[in-house]
Amino acid sequence: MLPTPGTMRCLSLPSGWGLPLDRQCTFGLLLASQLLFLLYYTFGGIRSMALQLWRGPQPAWDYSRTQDVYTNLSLIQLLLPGTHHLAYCPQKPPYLVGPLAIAFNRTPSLDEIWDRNRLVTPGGFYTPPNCQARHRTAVIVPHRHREPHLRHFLYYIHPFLQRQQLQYGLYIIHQAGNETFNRAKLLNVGVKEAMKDEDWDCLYLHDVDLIPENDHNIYTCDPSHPKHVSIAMNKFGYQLPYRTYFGGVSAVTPEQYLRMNGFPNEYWGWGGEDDDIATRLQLAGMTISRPPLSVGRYKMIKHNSDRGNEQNPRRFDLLLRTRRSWTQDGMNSLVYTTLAHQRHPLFTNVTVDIGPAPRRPGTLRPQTHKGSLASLRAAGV
Ligand code: BGN
Repeated sequence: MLPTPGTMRCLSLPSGWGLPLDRQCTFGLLLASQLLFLLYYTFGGIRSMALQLWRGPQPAWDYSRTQDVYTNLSLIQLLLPGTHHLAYCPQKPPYLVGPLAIAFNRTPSLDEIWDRNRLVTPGGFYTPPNCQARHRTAVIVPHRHREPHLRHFLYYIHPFLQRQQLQYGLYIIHQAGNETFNRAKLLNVGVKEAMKDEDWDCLYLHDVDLIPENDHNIYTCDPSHPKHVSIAMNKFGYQLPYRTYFGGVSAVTPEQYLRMNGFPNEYWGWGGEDDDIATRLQLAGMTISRPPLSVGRYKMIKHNSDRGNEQNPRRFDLLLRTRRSWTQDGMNSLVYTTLAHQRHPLFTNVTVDIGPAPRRPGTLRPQTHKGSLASLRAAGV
């Protein structure tokens, strides 16, 4: 039976409000929509609201109780490859342990690392022996003059990835010569070279001095959004330093990478290239996804600032131009010469000549740090 206008109720507003029924309705609807609007923004849009509801409460990890990074690896090594057709690996890898014990007081030798990772094949490749991997991840690491860091990285990353039952490959992209370091361009080179080897479905763009602290930080991509992974680093007190931070470790599918035209090639020296990447992914119509803060944790290997990777004084000007430059500067303008592409027992070593840094940075208007930040803010970067 249809309610008669006299019995219909919109919201049970207190009668003392003295509003006629149709006004009560409008007022109630207005209030409800305001409330929804507020909720929507508080929880960061429909997608993250839905994620919060679906994910349920996140596990609270106890980082005072850590496990050895090689825990459970012997279980995998016992299960040697069979000749029969392998079933897919389980959705949730059974070997995960959570928080990992990480220390840098002793640098392991390459022989020792190789000895502990016998299922890794030349080039730093791995395929689970006992099931068919659901994901194919290439880990790409720009590198120069950081051999001890590289050894720490190899020691931790190989068992970490094996317990996640990924098919993976590890690419170390070495910048030849003494020109200023160019992290973003080396990552572009790494992506191009890695895709020649295998149809990777996920690209991890990884600093060599960052070690993941929790193996539930699964090295797979988010098919809908570029993922910023190193969101809680000890260097920043395990907090995100700022909302659009995209440095350290990030993960993109090859499609997402091409959609943002890869990374910029013109950032020589420290800083800014990650902010440029965050801007270009936005300009390409994407947003950043992130793992929970308690999982995306990383320990940084302490080091002094690198010779040949001094702060880039042009980064402020470059950032102001991203909006105009991103479609011209990136994968579609990448030029380099491969000097070596070698299969080391624990990684693929790509040594490249990426050309010279611009000689006359003085042609740009000199700016103070403070002034430049203000102008970036004014430009909405
Ligand atoms: C920012 C740097 C990033 C760096 C983070 C964390 C710049 C551009 C000028 C605004 N950005 O300040 O590149 O990853 O700090 O160290 O310098």
